[in-house]
Order: sequence, then C-alpha cells, then structure tokens
Amino acid sequence: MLSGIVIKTYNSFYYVQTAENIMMCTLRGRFKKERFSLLVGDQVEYEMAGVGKGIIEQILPRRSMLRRPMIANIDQVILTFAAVNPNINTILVDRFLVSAEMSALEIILCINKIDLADAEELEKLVDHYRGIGYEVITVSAKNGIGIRELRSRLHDKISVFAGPSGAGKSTILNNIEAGLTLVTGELSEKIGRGKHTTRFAQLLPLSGGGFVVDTPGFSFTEFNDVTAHDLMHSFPEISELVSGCKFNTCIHSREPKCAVKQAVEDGRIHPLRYQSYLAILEEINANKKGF
Ligand SMILES: Nc1nc2c(ncn2[C@@H]2O[C@H](COP(=O)(O)OP(=O)(O)OP(=O)(O)O)[C@@H](O)[C@H]2O)c(=O)[nH]1
Ligand SMILES: [Mg+2]
Ligand SMILES: [Zn+2]
Repeated sequence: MLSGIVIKTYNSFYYVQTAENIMMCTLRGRFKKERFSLLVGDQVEYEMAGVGKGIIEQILPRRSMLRRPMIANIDQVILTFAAVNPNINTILVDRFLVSAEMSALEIILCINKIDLADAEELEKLVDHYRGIGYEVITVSAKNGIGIRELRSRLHDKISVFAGPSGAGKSTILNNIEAGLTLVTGELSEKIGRGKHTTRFAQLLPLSGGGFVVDTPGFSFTEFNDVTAHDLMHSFPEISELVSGCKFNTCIHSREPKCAVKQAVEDGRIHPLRYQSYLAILEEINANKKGF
C-alpha cells in the first residue's frame, strides 16, 4: 500500500504528501458511514486511482491531536511572541504556556523582533523562562537573526506556530522556508478577523524534512475546561512542589502550610508566575460559579 500524510483538505478532497509528490485523494466510502473525520496531519495509506489521484484506504493511529486548529500528529508548538510591538507581557505568555501544556506537546518559546528589543530587558525575559525549564529561542525575522537555529529545531517534525496576532509568525515562516509567501502585516490581520481562517490549517512542507503550520493569532485563550488540578500541573515549577502541601486539596491560594506559597516567599517560584497562576485560577473559579 502507498502511504503519505494529509497536508490539506478542501471540498472533500484530501491532499496527501508522499515521498515524491502530492496526491489528490478521496476517502473510501466506509469511512463516511463511520462519520470518521480525517484531519490534516493524519497518516494514510491509499490506492492509486489515476494520475496524481488516489483513494484513502487506511488511516494510521494518531500520535496526538491538537484542537485549535484541529490537526493530528503534531510534535511541537512554537509559541511565538514579539519582544516589542506588541510588547511582550508575561501573563499573556503564561496563558499560552498553560494552553500548550494542556495539549502535552513539546513547547519552544520563540521571541521575535529582537531587533527592536532592549538587550537587558530581553535577557531578563529569556532567563525568566529558561529558569523554569522552557526552551527559548530569540529571533528577528526581519534581520534573519536566530532563524537558522529555529529551522534546525523544526527538522523532521510537525510544528505549529501559535501566538498573538502581530508576533511575526508568518514573517518567520516566510524566512524559514524559501518559496513560502504567507500573508503578513495588516492584510493578515484583516483576514484573521474573518471566521474561516482556522478551519483551513494546512501543513507546509519544509525542504529539509518536516512540516510547519501557520495559525492566525488570537489575543486571548479560554480556560473553560481547565480544572485547578490541570492548571497547577501546567506550571512545571508548581507541579513539582504540590506533593509538599499539607492538604492534598490545596489549590495554593489561601490554604495554610502550602509548599507553593512557601516557594514564592523563598524566591524559588517567580512572583510573576505565581501572579499568572492566581489570575487564571480566579478565572476558572469564576467560570464555575456561572453554572
Ligand atoms: N521589526 C520587526 N518587525 C517584524 C519582525 N517580524 C515581523 N515583523 C513585522 O510584524 C508585523 C506582523 O507580522 P506577521 O508575520 O504578520 O505576524 P503574525 O504573527 O503572522 O500575525 P497574525 O497572522 O495576525 O497572527 C509585520 O508588519 C511584520 O513585518 C521582526 O523580526 N522585526
Ligand atoms: Mg500570520
Ligand atoms: Zn499548596
């Protein structure tokens, strides 16, 4: 059986990237009966049905699934922020980090527009997140700084670029892969406000092997289905301490003998991170009360 990966879906056609070319495929009827939804990122086996055409016969088990956008088999998320313009804000970064942690994918924090950044501020920010254990790559899509390093981290993987609008995701990708002409700047913002963009997520092949996915920025993340338990385990430095709290129901806000609060006092947890934790916790609790 021939095999490939679905890189795009359109009008019930599935574009399947093989080692040699892109095949335009349809789905064998029985899958439709099962109401199985084939996703971009799915690995499939197909049979030839004419020149450049095929019929998908088999879908291989998924390694992972991202919900926004809906893509199968993602390996990692490149959370992209501009250091400046729009100015980076740690609460926003932490919110995106929590969302990414919930998806259980590898995370790389990419800080763009370092050509505009104050060197000292940037270093503080980078140290802050490296100190927690996150991998941080600093780039300037404009000047090409750091692009080679970022490219090397994408090799043979499926990577999704996510982050707020204007961070420079599309500009970075255009810079990473010659031949890409993703829309950037104000025009992109206009399209992004339309409702269809996330539905058309596609895998963009990298010439060195691997795929990237560009996503339209959104400036907020929702935590509707996140519990306090999920939240504490989405902060690695909090997660590793929770077993030290006196009460196993401790949510590290007002409880006595809390190992997390102690660590904040001792400076082992950064106050900004604790602030982000409390802000999201409050949101989760407010959502609950609404029911
Ligand atoms: N100075 C500077 N400007 C940059 C850099 N990278 C991108 N920009 C600019 O930032 C603006 C936004 O870039 P985009 O690539 O459209 O940002 P995006 O993250 O794709 O935004 P959305 O598609 O709306 O989510 C554009 O005007 C880019 O030219 C950089 O490294 N330095
Ligand atoms: Mg874009
Ligand atoms: Zn606690």
